[in-house]
Amino acid sequence: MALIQIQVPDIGDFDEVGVIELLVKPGDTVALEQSLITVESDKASMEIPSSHAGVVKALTVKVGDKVKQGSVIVELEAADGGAAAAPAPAAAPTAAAPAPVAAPAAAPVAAAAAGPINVHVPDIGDFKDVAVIELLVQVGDAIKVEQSLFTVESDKASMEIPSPVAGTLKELKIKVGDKVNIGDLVAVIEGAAAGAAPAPASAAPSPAPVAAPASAPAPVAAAATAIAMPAHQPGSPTPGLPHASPSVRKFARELGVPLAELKGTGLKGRITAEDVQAFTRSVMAGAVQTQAQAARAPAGGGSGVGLDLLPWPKVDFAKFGPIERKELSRIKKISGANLLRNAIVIPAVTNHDDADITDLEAFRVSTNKENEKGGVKVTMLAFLIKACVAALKKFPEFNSSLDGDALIYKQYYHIGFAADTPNGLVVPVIKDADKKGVLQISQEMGDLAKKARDGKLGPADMSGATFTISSLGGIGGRYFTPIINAPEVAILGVCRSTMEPVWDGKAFHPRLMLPLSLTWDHRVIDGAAAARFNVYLGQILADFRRVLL
Ligand code: CAO
Repeated sequence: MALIQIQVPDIGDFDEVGVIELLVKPGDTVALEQSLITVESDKASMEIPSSHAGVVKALTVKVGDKVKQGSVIVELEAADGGAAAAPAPAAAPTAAAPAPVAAPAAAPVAAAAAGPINVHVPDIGDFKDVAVIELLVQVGDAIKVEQSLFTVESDKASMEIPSPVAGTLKELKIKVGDKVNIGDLVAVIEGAAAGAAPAPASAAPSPAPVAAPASAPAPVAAAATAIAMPAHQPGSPTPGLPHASPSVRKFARELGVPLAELKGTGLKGRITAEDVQAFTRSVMAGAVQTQAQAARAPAGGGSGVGLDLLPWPKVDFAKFGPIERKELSRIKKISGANLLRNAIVIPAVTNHDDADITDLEAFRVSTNKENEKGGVKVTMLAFLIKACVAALKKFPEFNSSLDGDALIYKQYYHIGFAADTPNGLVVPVIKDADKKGVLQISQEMGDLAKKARDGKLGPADMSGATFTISSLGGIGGRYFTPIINAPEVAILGVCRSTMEPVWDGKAFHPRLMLPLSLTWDHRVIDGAAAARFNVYLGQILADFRRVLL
């Protein structure tokens, strides 16, 4: 291993740029081309990639420092001995050199008063299929020469594509989410002449280059970035692009966070990854509403939810191999929409625990032996339903529902159980489980499960549940994170029991342990209550006599 110094590569016309973010720390193992720091000028931001794989020994810059081509930013113990790329002599940039950040626009083209000008994607370096992440103008806008029309982004850089002409925007040929390449037609501008160069004669001029390519081809991250950064107005949407690095933008997009509504806590109000996380937490906890949510919320408060997510990726799967298209079943369509809402809206947490069901299983097996001739087969799920009823009685908030700022405590115990059917998941309900014995519950469950498989459940069979159990015990697995069946506030997931050595303080004993996964709504239930619920449930399953106490 050789200790090498990673330097700022050729960053085009910029003399000095500010370090706004450190993306690695000493001790980190970095891959070739992994971004090390983010730098920013008044026009562009860009991540500087590593020219070697290895372990970061030291960062020689800090946030706020100014750097320029040749500045050492990281000392790295190179995994390849420093030989992979061009050796890094004191002054030479490392091989992984981003292209010039924002090479000056070529001579702008004036839109002739005579006709429309087609605007094409200029040379954007080595990038292919970069995503359009933001439209900065709309049809009808008066456009100035070099005014940014839209923003594209790769995984390493964002850049605004400026207009080579002035005039009125007649057509935008792209939308957010589209992928563009050099030469793609993106807009049609018509009208006032402006700019230095004479208007081309033809109505369809060749693409007007606005960002000149790097003079030498850049092996990686040809990040021609021209990202204009208007000062962020905390607390209100920022016109244009908010102040954030490409990686933070990507992170925000993945979470559906509207960056324009964030207040940055970084240098000069820059939005950091931590700001995005904090915003997400506030929205989930109901403390903050995004503007999209506010706009969609019905009058009077309501429960409108809008995370402003990106469009679903459209992939032509047939390009990669043979496919068959099948419509989702009606059940899947309905349950999918409900599951999605519940997964997004509820701040859900899952606690995992184990219950010792050795004695209970022995009792169940012996009961079933006695009932062999025609009697009802007693299932573990029926015992679980009874145990849950006891726990719901002891911890009533688990048997409640949220109604605005109030909790509705239900004084009945209707327990839903997830049933797997050929057409999808359904949740029949055992009504008044507190008033029924294990035999009756087993019988009803069998009947309802059969009705479910036959597709004969009616709405009455599936409504009114106050708590749900999802058992995968007959199939296998250890733990999972079931999704709460709103407006319930908790759900118990159960997996397959296994014989395990359990230490009693003196010796190990073989015990049959049942894995429990309790998911609960943190708006209603606290972690301590959830842990107590699971512990109590485990105690009952270990010894049902506790219910009598
Ligand atoms: N550990 C070990 N074995 C278990 C068990 C557990 N936790 N739970 C059930 N078993 C055993 C049963 O004893 C039975 O064995 P025998 O036939 O030898 O007696 C076998 O597994 C099959 O049980 P089962 O699954 O048919 O019956 P059940 O009462 O446990 O469950 C029902 C009924 C309808 C809940 C189940 O058939 C089903 O559909 N489960 C899937 C639910 C589901 O898809 N959940 C995921 C939802 S996603 O959130």
